[in-house]
Amino acid sequence: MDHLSQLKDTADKITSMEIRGAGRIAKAAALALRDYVESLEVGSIGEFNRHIENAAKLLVDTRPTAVSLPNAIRLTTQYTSSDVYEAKEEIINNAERFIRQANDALRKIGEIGARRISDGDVIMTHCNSNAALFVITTAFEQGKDISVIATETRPRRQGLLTSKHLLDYGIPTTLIVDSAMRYCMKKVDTVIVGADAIAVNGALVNKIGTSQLALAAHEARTNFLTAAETYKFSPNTIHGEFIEIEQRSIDEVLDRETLADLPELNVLNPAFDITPPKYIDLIITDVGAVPPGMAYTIIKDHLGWEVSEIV
Ligand code: RUB
Repeated sequence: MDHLSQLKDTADKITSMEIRGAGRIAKAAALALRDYVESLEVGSIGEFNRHIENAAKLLVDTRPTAVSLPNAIRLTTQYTSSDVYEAKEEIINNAERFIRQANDALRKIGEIGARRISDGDVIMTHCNSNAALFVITTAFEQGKDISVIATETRPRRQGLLTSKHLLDYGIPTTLIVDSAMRYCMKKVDTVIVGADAIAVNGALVNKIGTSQLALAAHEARTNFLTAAETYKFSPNTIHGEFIEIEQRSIDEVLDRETLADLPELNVLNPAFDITPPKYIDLIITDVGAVPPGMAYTIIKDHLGWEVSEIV
């Protein structure tokens, strides 16, 4: 397969969710750009720029909600040289640095988040978040006797991936259907989920159902944490932009025969929802455990975007 086909293949895998999860898609995009650039043969910097723009667009259009994707692509494709060879080197270094830092961020989030978990805790998690799982598995590796309730996460059932991952570690895990989250909340000490995006006001965008989970935790006075690398914070939200909620195919919700039996039925399949900052106790990032009110500072200090840059 040539490198453009490989780039398209990565884009298709992200769209179809063969590669999924905000962190994984960001790293896959950085890697795809690195490999693409390595093999790119062009005659001029103008041609090079056009190829990079097209490649970036192909990847960024795959899934609209996870801000990790445009952040990773922007960080990877920042080059200053007008010499093609040097520009290539810059992109390759950027991609490798992004992947290295993203992996390091997970380790730090694990360490920081594990301090919020006590021996004997029951933890509830939703969907399948690598960052949230790093917190849970780090706490377990520290010798804390913990157990996890994993929500199934309809329609794609990422809760099964989470359950398998936890069981492989030897962590006692119980799977529940999503609608059982409030019923089971009374047993839970801490809820921890991942993030597809954090807006400037500290609102969390994550898998559909997360906001219900946060409400149930709030009502039960249960800690609600989200684990988010700094590249999951959304710079565009300081420009007043909304984060788009991805609407996926209704085929994920009902099979073709059932849909054919109910031709007049409207089915919606929003993939993410928004949890207001007031329901979030802490955001566990790679630069510390911060309250949602610090989102602007993270965007400014770690992504380099400021309100003053807005024209
Ligand atoms: C995955 C999801 C995860 C976040 C964070 O949604 O909502 O909680 O992406 O994951 P989908 P991570 O399955 O639709 O991609 O911490 O691994 O980046």
